[in-house]
Amino acid sequence: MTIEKNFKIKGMTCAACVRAVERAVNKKDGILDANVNLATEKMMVKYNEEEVSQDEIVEAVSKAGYEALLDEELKEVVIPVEGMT
Ligand code: 9UX
Repeated sequence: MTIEKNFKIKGMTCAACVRAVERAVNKKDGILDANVNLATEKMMVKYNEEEVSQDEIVEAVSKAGYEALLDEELKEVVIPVEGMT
């Protein structure tokens, strides 16, 4: 199944860093798309979870010289506020 996951990337300081991270992740089998935003330090990855794991994605980023953290905790914090009157 194709899933989409967000990661927090640490250690990037310029646009070439962004391309290095994107290239490192995109070249892996099972990755459909990896998109890094320098300003927010976030990476959105679309991948086939049968072919590649999130741990392998984190490892690819670390091999490129940066640090990737799963953004799940952050996601859970962003709860839409409804029903406020
Ligand atoms: Mo830019 Mo990044 O000059 O490792 S490529 S800082």
